[in-house]
Parts: sequence; structure tokens; C-alpha cells
Amino acid sequence: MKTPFFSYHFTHAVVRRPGLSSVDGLRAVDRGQPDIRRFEFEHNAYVRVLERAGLKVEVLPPLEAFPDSVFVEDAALCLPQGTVILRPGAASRAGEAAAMAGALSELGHEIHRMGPDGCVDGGDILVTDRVILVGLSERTNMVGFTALKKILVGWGYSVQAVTTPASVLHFKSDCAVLDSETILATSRLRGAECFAPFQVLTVPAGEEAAANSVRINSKVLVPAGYPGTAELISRAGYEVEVMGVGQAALLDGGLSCMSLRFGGIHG
Ligand code: CIR
Repeated sequence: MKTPFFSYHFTHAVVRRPGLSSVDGLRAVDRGQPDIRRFEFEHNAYVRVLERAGLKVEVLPPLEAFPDSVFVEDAALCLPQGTVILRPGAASRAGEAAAMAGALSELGHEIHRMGPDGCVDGGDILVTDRVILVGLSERTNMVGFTALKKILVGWGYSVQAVTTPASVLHFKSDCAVLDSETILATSRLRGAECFAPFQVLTVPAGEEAAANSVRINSKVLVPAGYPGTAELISRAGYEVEVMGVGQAALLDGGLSCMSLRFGGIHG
């Protein structure tokens, strides 16, 4: 892996506002439709927090044809060497990739494509300072992993396929980078071999959804409603910012998936 490399240092983010069609977003369990007004409110607050973390945020307009397009992280992977347009694994989300390629290209990103086969969702990609871990899941398969790996290895990264726990949507639903040495993870992932080089903070039982926190520069964004996790991270010395993401959660979304973060990764 190239050094120095800080996988949680960013200067920019891209987000997309939720649209009216967000009510039709995919979900594993139907716990009710998101309230679009509240979703917009939470999304605006999310943008403000990204800005307070030091990022310049590009806010893209809603894309009504794609109900899950607010979850921008799944359509691209942005690294200092270039941006890979991914191939989201859900049929209803496949078209998000072309829309994101257009938007990022307009923002000046150098666009790279994975080829015509396989699928990878950004939610399955955990970029750490040592290695890029890619969780194989219902949305990310070996063909997609192999195509992505070819690009990333060409850029000098170590890349490893790992297993996303059964019944978990994305690998990053269950883990997050806290710093170069430290990962936040659920107990079901804590012992994963891929985490052996890291110190692992384990979210308390019953707070598994809080593992989808996100480190951005000096802050760790933690979803509201998980006080044990917020305290765990805070006691470990990190600056915690608690954020309401209840509407995104109704669609199995969370803090990491609502932004693409990039720039300034090399320290
Ligand atoms: C989906 O099922 O694809 C969306 N409803 C949620 C995607 C969340 N994305 C993420 O965690 N990276």
C-alpha cells in the first residue's frame, strides 16, 4: 500500500438529495415508508455535518427514476488515483452508475470502468490505510471483485475479498474505519481474520446498526439512538457527532452510504 495514506482524511464529498421516489427504495424488512420531508431535513443536517468536518460538499439533485440514488456510495469508489464507477448489484440500482459517472466526470474526476460483468456495491468496500477490503455479499460478487481488484492493484493497493455476514446487506453495515490502526465492528465481524492487524472496538449488543458510523477528518459520525456506541467511541478519544438518520434507516441506509468522500487522502 502506498504511504503515507489516510483513509479517513477528505476534502470533498458528493451527496444526492432524496427524491419523492425514495419511498419506493429497497428494504429487507418493511418498517414503513420514509417521510420525505423528514428525510430531506435529516439529509440537510448530514450535509451541514460534512461541512463542519471540513468538506466542500457538492449536492446533486434528486434522481426520481432511481429510488435508492440518495445512497451515492454504492455507485462509485473515489481514490486519489481516479474514480471507479461501480456496478450496483440490485437491478433497480444499475442505472445509478451512469448518472454518477456523468456527475463525477463534470466535477473533473478521472473515470475508470470495471467492465461489463459482475457487480460491486460501494457499501461493501472498506478502504483502510493498509488494505482495501471488499465484502462478498448479495450485491457484490467474485466477478465484480476481480474486475475492481485489477484496477486497484494497478494503482498500488492491496485488495482482499472478505465475507459479509449472512443477512447483512453490506460489509460496511457492520464495520467502519476509526483510524489507521482501529476498526469499529459488530461482534459477528469482530473476529474476522481480515481485522487481525487492527485493534477492534466492538459495538455493544443490540447496537449493531451503529457499526455503520463514519470517520471524517477529526470527527466520527455516529447514528442517533445508540448511546453505548457513542460513549465507546468517545471514551476511546475520538470526537463524536451524533446524527439522526432514521428515515434512511427505513431503507437500510446509513451514514456512510449517503456520501462519496474524497480528496486529500494522501497526507
Ligand atoms: C439498498 O437496498 O440498496 C438501499 N435501500 C440501501 C443502500 C444502503 N447503502 C449502503 O449501505 N452503502
